[in-house]
Amino acid sequence: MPFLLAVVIWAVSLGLAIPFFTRTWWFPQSINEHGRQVDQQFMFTLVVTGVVFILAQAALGWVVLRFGRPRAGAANYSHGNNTMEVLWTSATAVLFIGLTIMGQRVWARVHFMGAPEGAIPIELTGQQFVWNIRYPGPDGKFGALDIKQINDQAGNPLGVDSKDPAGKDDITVPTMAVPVNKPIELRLRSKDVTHSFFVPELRLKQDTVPGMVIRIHFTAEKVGRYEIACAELCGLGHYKMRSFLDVMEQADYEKWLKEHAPQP
Ligand SMILES: [Cu+2]
Repeated sequence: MPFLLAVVIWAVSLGLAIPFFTRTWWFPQSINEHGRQVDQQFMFTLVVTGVVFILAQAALGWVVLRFGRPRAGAANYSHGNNTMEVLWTSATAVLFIGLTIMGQRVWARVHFMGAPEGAIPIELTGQQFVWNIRYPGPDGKFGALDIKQINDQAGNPLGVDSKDPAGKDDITVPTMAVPVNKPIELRLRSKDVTHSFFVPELRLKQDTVPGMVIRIHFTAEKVGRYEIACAELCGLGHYKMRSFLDVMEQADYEKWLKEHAPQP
């Protein structure tokens, strides 16, 4: 019986590891530099923890095999071992803190380092249960906002101030279009509760918090349509709060901007 149990332990451990090696069930392909860095970081963590996992399970099977038989002799009683405890605790600490410091650098590049010069500013405001996406228009300036002028029915969900000339050419739409290979600076806001901007292909997930403007940036490198999901349970309609990120060729993007410009 111990032999069978050991074989089952080894088989289950290997069986669990195989989908990771073969990548039969994996993330969607990333479409930006940050995404590749996140994937690298993820793979590194996975390999390190995977090796530890396999070794630990192999040892578990061996112990079952070695001491599982009734006549194999009783295992020695041990009342702790300070040297071993210090060793494995510090090894675990070094591993976890090291991985965290490495991962933090990838995260900080998106959150603490500003967008590159000339990035296209796009404002994205979460609201129960839609995303409002605003472009500054040809003048490059977002119009001032006035909460008293918020009117969803009249097509002014953000309350763009009608008295501010900079807001006259602002474009407010429900889906986001960006040109391929151009840096984008997102300014994330919320109109009511906490939402979370999430595009799996960009490996970007960031809460939108009422009263805050949170800036992140990305450069999408592949034309296509990607889902923008809300990744924070924000109310009854949370499940249907989604939009799309359309990555386009530059010419298509310019055409899109013209088509969505407000009528004078
Ligand atoms: Cu939401």
